Amino acid sequence: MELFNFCRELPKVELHAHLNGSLSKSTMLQLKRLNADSGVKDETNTFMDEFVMGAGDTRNLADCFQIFSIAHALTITPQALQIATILTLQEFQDDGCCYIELRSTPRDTPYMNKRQYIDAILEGIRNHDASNIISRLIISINRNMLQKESDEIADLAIEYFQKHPELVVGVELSGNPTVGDFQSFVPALTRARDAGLKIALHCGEICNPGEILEMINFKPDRLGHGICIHPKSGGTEETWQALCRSLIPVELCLTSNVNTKSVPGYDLHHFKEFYEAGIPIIINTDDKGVFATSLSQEYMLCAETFQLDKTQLARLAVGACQHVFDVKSRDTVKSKVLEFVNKHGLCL
Ligand code: 6MZ
Repeated sequence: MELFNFCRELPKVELHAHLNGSLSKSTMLQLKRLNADSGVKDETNTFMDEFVMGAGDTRNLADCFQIFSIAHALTITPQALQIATILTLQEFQDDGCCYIELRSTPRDTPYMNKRQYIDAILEGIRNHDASNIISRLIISINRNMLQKESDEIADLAIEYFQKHPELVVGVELSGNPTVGDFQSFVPALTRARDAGLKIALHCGEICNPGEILEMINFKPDRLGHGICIHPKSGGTEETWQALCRSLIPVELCLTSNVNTKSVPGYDLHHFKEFYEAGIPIIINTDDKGVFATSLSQEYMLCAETFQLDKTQLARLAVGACQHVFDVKSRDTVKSKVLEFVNKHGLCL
């Protein structure tokens, strides 16, 4: 089987996908129509074309945080948010994703509060035809939030985790890495963790060795990106050794890092150092709408850039199953990948 088809058909696990960054052009157009039909004020007309940040784009990571407001203007009502969830899950499923942890930041809009925001996504997950994909929700805290708001989100996450432990699995910290101070989120994150939620932290998107060490010492269940950890990509010997000792799984997002110029090119991506050092890694899309990618394309890019064969790709897919937050689904997801592996005569 040709590599492209192999990457598409390989059952894959997506653990780092922001809902509002994952909207495809066709989803955005459907939401626009829906909002127009329901009389919702549309402010996105002139901005739609600016949503995608492709390879030749001059914008960088800092600019990228403006872009999300375009998606936010479309997912402004519970109905639009629910449809955005369903369409996005369908696209991941069509791309061969068999388990996804979608993450999103609850917001108050003129049409819904944070509670209704979470309800709308959970409705979307429930109403999506889940025949080939298991979908879970991670609730995001944004680094630009004041402590009061991050506490509010942690409380909501705990409440929803207690009501729907089969759907809500974790809390994560994301947003512009130049804004906010990790320590101010520690009380909210600790409460969420003590209540049983898993924790993921965006870590090392910019060079900030002090914060990276604090994050690793916090012992989250997963780290996102992990760019400025290895000395070759802006980290220090200390940050790298701390990660190697901790062996915290890292969610890698190659195209996102290249398109935001956080790393200078695919061949210089820290995937190589992490892979060779045996750090547990998971391949992800981050914001497939913004960065015009897909999960199978990310596997394909890894294979082409780092000369991985089908067996090595399959090992990555199997390895990812160990790090899904819904512990009860680990075996189910793993057997799905192994069934494919056996069918294709691969020996792991
Ligand atoms: C940090 C990011 C991100 O939550 O509204 N987000 N945070 N680094 C990144 N790297 C590119 N990509 C996305 O989805 C959009 C939100 O996800 C976070 C940002 O907070 C962004 O506003 P939701 O569904």
